This record gives sequence, structure tokens and C-alpha cells, in this order.
Amino acid sequence: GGPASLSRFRGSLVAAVLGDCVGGEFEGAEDVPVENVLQHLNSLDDESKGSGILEYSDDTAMARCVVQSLLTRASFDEQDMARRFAKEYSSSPGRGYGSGVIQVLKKLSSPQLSDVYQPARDQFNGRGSFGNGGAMRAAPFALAFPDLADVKRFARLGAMLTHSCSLGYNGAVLQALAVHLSLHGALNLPQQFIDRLIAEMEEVECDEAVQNDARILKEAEKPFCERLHRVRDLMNRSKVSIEEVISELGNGIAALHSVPTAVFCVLHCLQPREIFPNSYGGVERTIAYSLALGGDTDTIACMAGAIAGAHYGLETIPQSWIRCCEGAEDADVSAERLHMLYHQSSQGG
Ligand code: F2R
Ligand code: MG
Ligand code: MG
Repeated sequence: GGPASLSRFRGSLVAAVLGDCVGGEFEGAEDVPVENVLQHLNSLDDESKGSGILEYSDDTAMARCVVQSLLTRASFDEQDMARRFAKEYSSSPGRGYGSGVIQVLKKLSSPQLSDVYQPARDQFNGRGSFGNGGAMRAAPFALAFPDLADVKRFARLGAMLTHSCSLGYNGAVLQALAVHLSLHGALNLPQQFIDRLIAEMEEVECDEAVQNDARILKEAEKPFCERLHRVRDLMNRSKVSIEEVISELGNGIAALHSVPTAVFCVLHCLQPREIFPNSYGGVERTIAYSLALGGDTDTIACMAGAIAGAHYGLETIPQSWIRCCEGAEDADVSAERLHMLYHQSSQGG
């Protein structure tokens, strides 16, 4: 489909859910042989060997809250979104949430709470979380708002409900930016795609809070820009090993060690790779590669899936994968509704 087509919306939201569901198998694993990834993914194709329904985790649970809030309010409403996060956690707490964010979600359920951003500010002795929990649910912002300034602003505010450290919420901004650009066909020119991401993040990271957080955490002055430069170096190399990707970009639970990694997974898998079957399409390659990195596989595959799905569209995703992932069909329905909201907004409606 063309820029911002329905197929791209459906591909993005559905592939994010698939990444989360299939990635859960390897979350936290240090070494994931490619054969194990292929075996896991093959079992999705063969219903007789199938492992039943793969459940989604916190990544999808929170993204569903973002989607429902944006659709119901037809805008960003922090009170509504915070209430949905708290309600979702209390009704289904066993989705594998980060150990810190649980405190925020419990506080958000208090009717006495006046400032919904305060619980996040109190995290980690007032430093705020730098985890990737804001980024893992950021894709819907790119699917709801046509204007890039809105995408950046609301992805940031949506993440700040749980992640007040700039190294947390700027991961969400980067993820939403990547989905926005992909939705508009920017991955057809990969070099320009990464250059545009760097230029946008240069502006985002030109900020006092970023400088303070980066200094305290002993990171580069503009941490995400520095990582994106590493992505650009790696994507321009003729050969790169999984070990090099992990040591240069990371595969961990921090947004800084996972969002640029997800962007790299998408760029690296734009061409067929000999480690994967020729029959694999781009979304399959991207998710498989994310899993092979080990570490925070559900989240990296979820974020990479959202970016890749916005590029390749729904038609490239195997139906057998959709059938065995909890929430994938719901995501498809929500994507249609987001597509309508997006195009109403872009027509000033
Ligand atoms: N939590 C997991 N996976 C491991 C546990 C799974 C579960 N026990 C099970 O087996 O089912 N996955 C999910 O968490 C990630 C998103 O986390 P989020 O929402 O960012 O949470 P949190 O707690 O805010 O941050 C995560 C951890 O990062 C460290 N951290 C963050 N900020 C810090 C700071 N300022 N100082 C020190 N440490 C900080 C802490 O260890 C946090 O617990 C996704 O992977 C999702 O899939
Ligand atoms: Mg998870
Ligand atoms: Mg995870």
C-alpha cells in the first residue's frame, strides 16, 4: 500500500503483537541459537505441532490501553490513559511487568491521586525509570496523529505516565518517530531513514533534562543520537555478527539498549538474510532476527515488528502466526479504527 495505507496500519499493530507473543519464549535468554528461533517459528506454521495460543505480555497489554484511550477520547487524555493502565494491571497483573513499574501502576489506581505524572517521578529515588516500558507501547501514537510534532509530544507524555527519566521517555519518542517514518514509506531509502531519525533526535535531545540524566548515568551527551550513529555504522557494514550488534547496541531492558537495537533489526532485515529461509517475508525476518539477539526479545521484537509492519503491510504476515497469537486479531480491528481517526485528523475533521 501507499503512504499511511490501511495495510500499513494493520501491519504495524499486528506485527507488534506478534513480536511480543513469539518473543516471550526467549525473554531473558543470553544465547539464542538461530535454529531454536526457526524451530519456535516453524511450530506456529504447523498447527499439529502448535504450542497453542501464545499469550501477550505487558508490552501488548499497555499498548492496548494506549489504543483504546486514543480511540475513545479521539485525542491524548492523560487521566484516561493512566486509569486504563491501572485497571489493566489490577485485572491482569501476571503479564510480566517490570518490577519497578508495578509501584506506579498501583499508585495510579488511587482515586486520591491528583497529578497522574507524580508516581512516575517518584521512581528510583526521584530519578525516574529508564526502562523500555514507555517505548514498547509507543507505536499507536504514530498511528493516531498525522502531525509529526503531535507524535513526538504525545509519545513523550504517554511514556511519562510511567517513565520520567529522559532515557526512558525519549526511547518512546524514537520508537514513535520510526513508526511514523516507516508508515510514510521512508524505509524505501534506508540511508535517509536513519539520517532523518538522527536529525529528529538531535532536536529532541537538545534539552537540559537530557544533559542532566546523561551525566548522572554516564552516557553520551545525546545518548540516543550516539546510538543511532552506531546503527548507521553497523548497517553500512557488509557483515555484522549478532555478538557485535549486542555489544554495540545492547539487547537489554533499558530503552537506550533496546530501541536503537529494534531500529537496527528492521534495517538489517530489509534484504533477505542467508540465516533465514527464502520463504520468509520482511516482517518474519525482522521478528526472527530480534529473537536471535536474546535479552529483551519480546520487547525488541514488538518494537521492531511495529516499525517493520508499517513498512511491509499486513499482507506479508502469515495468517498462521496471527491465528496463534493472543490479541493479534483485536489489533487488526483496532488498526482499522486508528486508520479512520488518523485520516479524519489529517483532513482537519
Ligand atoms: N520485566 C520484564 N521481564 C522480566 C520479568 C518477567 C516476569 N518476571 C515474568 O517472568 O513473567 N519485561 C517487561 O519489562 C520491560 C519493561 O519494563 P518497564 O515498564 O520499563 O519497567 P521498569 O520497572 O520501570 O524498568 C525496568 C527495569 O529497569 C531497571 N531500571 C529502570 N530505571 C532505572 C533507574 N533509574 N535506576 C536503576 N534501574 C532502573 C530496573 O531494574 C527496572 O525494574 C519489558 O521488557 C517488558 O517486556
Ligand atoms: Mg513483556
Ligand atoms: Mg520485554
